[in-house]
Amino acid sequence: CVTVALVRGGKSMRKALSQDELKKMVGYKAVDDYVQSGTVIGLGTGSTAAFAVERVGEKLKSGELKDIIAIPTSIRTQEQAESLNIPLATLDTHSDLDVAIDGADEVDPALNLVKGGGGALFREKIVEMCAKKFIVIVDESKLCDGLGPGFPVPVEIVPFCHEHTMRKIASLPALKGCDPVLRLGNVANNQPDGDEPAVTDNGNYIVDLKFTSPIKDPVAAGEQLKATVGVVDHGLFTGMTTACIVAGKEGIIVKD
Ligand code: ABF
Repeated sequence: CVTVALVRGGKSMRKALSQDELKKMVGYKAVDDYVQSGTVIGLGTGSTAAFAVERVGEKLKSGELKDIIAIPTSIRTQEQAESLNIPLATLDTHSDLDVAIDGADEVDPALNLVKGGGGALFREKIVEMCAKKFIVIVDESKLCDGLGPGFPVPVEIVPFCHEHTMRKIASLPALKGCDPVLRLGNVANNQPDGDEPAVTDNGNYIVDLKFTSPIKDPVAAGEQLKATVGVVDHGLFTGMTTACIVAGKEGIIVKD
């Protein structure tokens, strides 16, 4: 829990907020601040992004928002949006998005991200690259000084000869020292609950790259991963973030 000082009528009242309440705060704020009627919005994946989706559905139902078109970044976000009667489309018909809102697993001081803990990194990246604004929503536990040690970097690879691809990844200069581990079980929650490889919405595998020290050059690391045959995409989102809304002990802060 973290404590948020709430000031009412000059008296300060201290209230401990759970991580879920922090996620809800930032999810709702992102929609309230960046989504207007007529917006084409990319909907992220994960427990924090789910609150943003919830807020869009709530405001459509109340009539505060009208004429929204949403592009989901995973089958589970699509299902949540459908349950909330949020009108959906794909990039094939709507590839010019006003804003995308999504969570992250790590955020460094330059607002570079590690994403993909939920196994949705490819659809997240292809959607978020099409947005004029990319708003990241996190609780303060996601902030780090350097990407890597705090959260393994997910990489989506094709199943064909995946062990060969994993060896190629481990040999990349900018990824020196990484330990590639094939994700097993349920791709969504990254909790190995089986002995079969986890499979993404796109029918691919996820390899988690474990690091013991920060990645020196995340941009170069991303370029080398992307150039590796067998790699579909990776969870290093560099130079993409427009603003990051963080909930923590100081309340909500916006980094941009
Ligand atoms: C998603 O948000 C993933 O890329 C990332 O793993 C996840 C963070 O999940 P949560 O908000 O549940 O911590 O976009």
